[in-house]
Amino acid sequence: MDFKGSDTVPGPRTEDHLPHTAQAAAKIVIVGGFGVGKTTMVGSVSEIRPLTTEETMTQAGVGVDDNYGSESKTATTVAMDFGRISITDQLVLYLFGTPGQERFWFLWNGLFEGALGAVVLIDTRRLEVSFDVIGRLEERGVPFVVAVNSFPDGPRYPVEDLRTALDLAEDIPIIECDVRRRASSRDVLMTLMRFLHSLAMTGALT
Ligand SMILES: Nc1nc2c(ncn2[C@@H]2O[C@H](COP(=O)(O)OP(=O)(O)OP(=O)(O)O)[C@@H](O)[C@H]2O)c(=O)[nH]1
Ligand SMILES: [Mg+2]
Repeated sequence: MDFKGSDTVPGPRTEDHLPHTAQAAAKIVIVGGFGVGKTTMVGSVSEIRPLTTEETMTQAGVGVDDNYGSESKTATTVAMDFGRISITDQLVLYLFGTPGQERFWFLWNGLFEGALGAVVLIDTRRLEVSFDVIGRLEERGVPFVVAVNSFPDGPRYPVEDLRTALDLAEDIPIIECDVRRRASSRDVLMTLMRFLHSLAMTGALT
């Protein structure tokens, strides 16, 4: 995916080796429907060169794949995205982005295995593509936060309206973000970590 020419080109990445201060690692999954910005998020926030498994979307997918936004979108994730970020000196997060196309959803079970938490990305133009994702996380008991990836032409809704529309519990954080910006993506992950911490403190994290 090419963002050259925008002001959001990620800065230089740190070395691929782990910081020597790292003491703990956690697996986090980035989920959401087709084209909500999962690969973009992993790419913007990762301090190592992200691994992506994107394939070009071709005419062969017409009628099979969701083609929303395909005017600008030319590739889709077929297996996963992988990246890493040191969220503090001691804690490293391994990020796994899932495929959004429905025909690859069978891969999710493996990707969810051992995950400490998840970020559900949503696009307000197509809230419905995230319903299944949220249901699956709830079924598996994976705690999550919801990040609204603000596309310029996406409608803006008050947080409480989104909570109702997505049928989310009171305590689940909902935040706005622009996944193309590293700082914004990092804020989302910090929100998730604070949420997981609060769950651990109340004994709700199993
Ligand atoms: N305007 C705008 N465009 C975005 C933003 N995030 C992503 N895009 C564009 O939206 C498209 C979707 O991004 P991806 O990161 O491929 O989405 P994805 O969720 O990984 O998609 P799949 O793997 O196919 O499910 C790309 O064409 C991006 O250029 C955003 O915050 N604002
Ligand atoms: Mg993707």
